[in-house]
Amino acid sequence: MRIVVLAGGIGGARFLRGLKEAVTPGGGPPPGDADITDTNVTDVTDVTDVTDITVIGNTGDDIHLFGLKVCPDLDTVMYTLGGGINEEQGWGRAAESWSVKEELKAYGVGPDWFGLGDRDFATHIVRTQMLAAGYPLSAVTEALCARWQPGVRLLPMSDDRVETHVLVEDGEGRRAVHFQEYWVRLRAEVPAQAILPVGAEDAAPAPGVLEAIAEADVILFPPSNPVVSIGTILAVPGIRQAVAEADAPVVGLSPIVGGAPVRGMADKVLAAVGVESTAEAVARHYGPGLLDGWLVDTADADAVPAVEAAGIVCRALPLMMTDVQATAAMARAALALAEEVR
Ligand code: GDP
Ligand code: FO1
Ligand code: CA
Repeated sequence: MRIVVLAGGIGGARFLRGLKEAVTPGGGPPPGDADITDTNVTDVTDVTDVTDITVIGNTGDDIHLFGLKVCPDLDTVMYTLGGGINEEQGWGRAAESWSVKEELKAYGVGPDWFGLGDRDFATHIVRTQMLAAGYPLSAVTEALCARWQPGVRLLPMSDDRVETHVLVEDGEGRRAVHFQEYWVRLRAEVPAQAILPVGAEDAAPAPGVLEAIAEADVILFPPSNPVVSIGTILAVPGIRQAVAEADAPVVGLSPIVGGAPVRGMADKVLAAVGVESTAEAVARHYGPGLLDGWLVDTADADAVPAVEAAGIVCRALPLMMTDVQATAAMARAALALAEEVR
């Protein structure tokens, strides 16, 4: 079965870990911090043959810092599935050190509000070096994944530069700031008036993206941010239409539980696009033109009739990704709903 997942960072990555467990129970540990020269790395069972999961990753969060290209959502998926993630934080590398950050600070070179650790820096150096040599981001991502063996095919949504900016207004006036500045430095506490995926309208889907969608048996929207993760992917010309026209059923899982995001500030960016922070409103935002099925948490079971009235088949079940097994149960429910609506 060919499964396509449109994913952001933490919500997408954690769901994917459960999806892998659902389709390949006990699929084996990820390589983690194994040395690339260690032959075990190449011996790691490649589960892509049996699962065939293609992930279309959001690159709208990407930012250039210190001359380096940083792709937070791609890296979060790669590190999480490859066993290198900082589990508590949900982003960045496990067992990280911060010497480079401290040295930059000593030089008075910023920004200091974005935490790039030493191990993580290596990823951005390799990526930037390959991009400078002329490789497209999709090829660079494939090269980075050769080390991490995430067990999925990870494709950036586009090889073209797309950067989400947020139109904010505060004491300093009305201005557009990079999404990371809005999210990390300003903690989404400044009123957002619009979300602008800069460059999206001129971007093309990365090689393989439209083909994967067209050939999919199932398309899943994990509980990722509907605006700045899945919304940005859908903003790349051709992707929304490909999903809408795909033969495969499209099933999503709500990132909103009990009227609030489980984690992060998705409510703020939903408000900026005029969408309430409820499981029902997010389903309506995607619409029956995109979604065939929608899973809400049991806390939102009351929303089921309204979602179904909008033409989207809806079920309620526990949607908290507390561990891999709980997440695998969510993934199995999503695949079952896809069969039901097919
Ligand atoms: P980001 O790029 O790191 O922000 O990650 P994503 O866009 O992939 O996912 C962010 C969303 O994941 C947030 O809106 C959270 O509400 C949602 N999320 C995180 N953990 C859970 C969970 O356990 N259950 C559900 N239903 N949603 C979750
Ligand atoms: N998130 C933070 O809240 N603070 C950080 O300092 C930070 C650094 C960072 C570095 C690399 C990376 O891949 C991700 C990082 N994130 C950080 C997470 C990330 O920027 C956001 O959580 C997502 O992009 C939000 O969608
Ligand atoms: Ca993100």
